[in-house]
Amino acid sequence: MTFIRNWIFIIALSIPCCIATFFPGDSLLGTLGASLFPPFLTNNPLPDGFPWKLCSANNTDPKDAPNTGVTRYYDFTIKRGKAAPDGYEKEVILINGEFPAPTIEANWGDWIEVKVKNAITGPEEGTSLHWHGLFQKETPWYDGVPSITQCPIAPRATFTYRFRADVYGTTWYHAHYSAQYSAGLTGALIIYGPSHVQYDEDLGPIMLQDWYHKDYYSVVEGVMSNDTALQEQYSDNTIINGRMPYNCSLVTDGTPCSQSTYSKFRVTPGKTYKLRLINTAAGGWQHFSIDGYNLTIVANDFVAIHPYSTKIVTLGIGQRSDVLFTPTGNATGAVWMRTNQYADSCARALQPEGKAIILYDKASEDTIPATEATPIVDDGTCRNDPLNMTVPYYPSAPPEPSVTYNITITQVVNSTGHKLFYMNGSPFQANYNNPILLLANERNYSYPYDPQWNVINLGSNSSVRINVWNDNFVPHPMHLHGHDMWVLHDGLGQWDGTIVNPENPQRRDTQNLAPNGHIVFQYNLDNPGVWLFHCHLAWHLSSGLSVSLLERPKEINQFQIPFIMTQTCVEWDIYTAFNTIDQIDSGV
Ligand SMILES: *[C@@H]1O[C@H](CO)[C@@H](O)[C@H](O)[C@H]1NC(C)=O
Ligand SMILES: *[C@@H]1O[C@H](CO)[C@@H](O)[C@H](O)[C@H]1NC(C)=O
Ligand SMILES: *[C@@H]1O[C@H](CO)[C@@H](O)[C@H](O)[C@H]1NC(C)=O
Ligand SMILES: *[C@@H]1O[C@H](CO)[C@@H](O)[C@H](O)[C@H]1NC(C)=O
Ligand SMILES: *[C@@H]1O[C@H](CO)[C@@H](O)[C@H](O)[C@H]1NC(C)=O
Ligand SMILES: *[C@@H]1O[C@H](CO)[C@@H](O)[C@H](O)[C@H]1NC(C)=O
Ligand SMILES: *[C@@H]1O[C@H](CO)[C@@H](O)[C@H](O)[C@H]1NC(C)=O
Ligand SMILES: *[C@@H]1O[C@H](CO)[C@@H](O)[C@H](O)[C@H]1NC(C)=O
Ligand SMILES: *[C@@H]1O[C@H](CO)[C@@H](O)[C@H](O)[C@H]1NC(C)=O
Ligand SMILES: *[C@@H]1O[C@H](CO)[C@@H](O)[C@H](O)[C@H]1NC(C)=O
Ligand SMILES: [Cu+2]
Repeated sequence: MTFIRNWIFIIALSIPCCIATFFPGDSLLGTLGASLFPPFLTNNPLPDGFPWKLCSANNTDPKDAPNTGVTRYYDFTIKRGKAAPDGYEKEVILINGEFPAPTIEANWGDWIEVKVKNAITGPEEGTSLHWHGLFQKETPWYDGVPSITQCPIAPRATFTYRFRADVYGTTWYHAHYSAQYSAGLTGALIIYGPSHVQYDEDLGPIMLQDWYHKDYYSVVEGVMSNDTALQEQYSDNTIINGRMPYNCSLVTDGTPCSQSTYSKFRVTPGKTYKLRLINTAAGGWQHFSIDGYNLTIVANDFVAIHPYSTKIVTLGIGQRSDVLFTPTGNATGAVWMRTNQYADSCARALQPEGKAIILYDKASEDTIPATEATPIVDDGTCRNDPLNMTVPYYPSAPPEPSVTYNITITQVVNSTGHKLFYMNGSPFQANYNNPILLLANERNYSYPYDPQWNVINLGSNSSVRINVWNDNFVPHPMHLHGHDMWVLHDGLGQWDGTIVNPENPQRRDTQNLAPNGHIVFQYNLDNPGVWLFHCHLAWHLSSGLSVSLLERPKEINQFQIPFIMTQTCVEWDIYTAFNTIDQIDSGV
């Protein structure tokens, strides 16, 4: 199978700051061999230069993508293997043998086509890939959630996703089958678009992740048990772009463990760098900082914001922030980049701090920084920065909602001793063989109670406002598929009925929900489909913390769904007719 690489040839631009090369497929992230990232992909541009012509961040709705007519092709094989990102060797599941998985790049308005082969054996597992934060408008079947939008890709089967880069900025993709992504199925996805801020270089994706030495199946079993000792599953390390040394003297069972390296980045003092921070964790919040520096946040998720300065960038799982960083001082200097999980309040982590090295241009490759950490202020609520600080650059005001919906999250031990999360009284459980979107396409809305389908039918309402009340003492990073949401209010306790920045509230696709707190969000129902709304903490999602928001079913009926969707279910039906699926969790 040939990887289509015709687009990697980079034309040298006249602006010297922006010359960059990048070779997809090479797993060089976090090494000094990694290239800078370009301001946009220069092959297949439109005749008049910039792929987005005269659109700028302030005159064009970021959801109104130009039509480039270009498709970016990727060819993925998902397989088991062994890897030691932090020095400790463990079983992993990887894409094309790479960790982190290959970075996907496109220009705003391009199509992205990803052929996925499920080669997971010993034992076999289903799989699927989700493209976090992309709207999938008119392609809701390619959202990649088994039991919601597709049947799992059966072992030995192949499935090709094809969707639009319908918005621009930084995101990631990951497996959505059980908690499988924590085994290594996480990669960055960058969509180049207009920039509302000036910077010199793009350092590219910086993935912040907790790392478990146990396999995900054991973690899920523990978390969902009624044994408090097992419920508390700790990650072993915190890695940045797949690297971070582990203290091998902690290994007592003979597992191979060797000294691993820190991720490294090379910068020149005086230049301004863009860092694309992504929390790709399974269980932990990330609090990012660079010793002694202020960082300027310029985008949250896919939404450009009016820049503001901060020392610590808070990211719940699934959230992204693009930040600007301007190193100053001695050209032989070096400084620590850190991400802290705030163990106990926002994570269960044995090594809560991940570090990487920023080397200035004349520092030798083996320089170890001597800088001091920015003091931590952990208020225990794991909340995002106040909503009044995060003002979208392209303004948009929510209309009066046509329906308001309340959702309450509770934590329950069911009668057979499984710890679960309920949404409005029911834990979600996937029926892999009957995806809700495909049933809706056949006008079937009868969801038998067992297993728990957790469907909320919003019909043809024009705009929905949802008030989520977290009736338990743990925080949740809540993620909505198919949309971004106006986040009208968040906080501790119940909503007081007020809206922050009603003319232009913060928009994003993932928002942190505080312990015993609320978030109130709204979105317009302009995207027929079935969209998951769930906690992105993998172990909570496994424990049922999810609902499916059915949007405009009458329009779903009209879709001509590609034949591959049916074929994938036939392959899964045949596979499950001969193999029992040991579904220990919600399935997504
Ligand atoms: C919009 O952005 C362009 C370039 O990014 C700038 O020249 C122009 O002044 C901006 N307009 C407004 C109204 O901010
Ligand atoms: C590594 O772990 C060992 C065993 O617990 C401990 O004695 C040692 O201090 C640790 N080293 C570091 C650098 O944390
Ligand atoms: C960071 O920002 C704070 C508050 O704006 C300011 O007082 C401080 O001098 C800045 N620090 C650096 C290193 O720029
Ligand atoms: C730059 O830093 C290096 C290493 O820390 C130090 O040896 C050198 O004296 C510094 N130079 C200046 C001009 O501060
Ligand atoms: C945001 O709101 C808080 C109170 O909730 C207030 O203290 C702060 O000054 C406000 N910040 C801005 C930028 O409006
Ligand atoms: C949602 O809950 C609030 C109280 O928090 C209540 O006033 C309102 O009537 C509820 N709305 C619906 C649609 O149930
Ligand atoms: C309790 O939850 C587990 C995990 O979802 C499920 O397998 C089991 O059937 C549930 N027990 C009952 C009685 O519903
Ligand atoms: C769960 O554990 C608690 C505390 O040990 C116990 O009281 C309760 O009966 C257990 N529930 C089930 C269903 O096993
Ligand atoms: C609708 O789908 C459910 C779940 O697969 C199935 O049990 C039911 O028979 C279907 N109803 C009709 C009318 O096809
Ligand atoms: C709006 O959503 C509510 C809540 O799900 C639903 O009961 C109602 O039928 C919907 N209205 C329309 C016009 O579809
Ligand atoms: Cu959660």
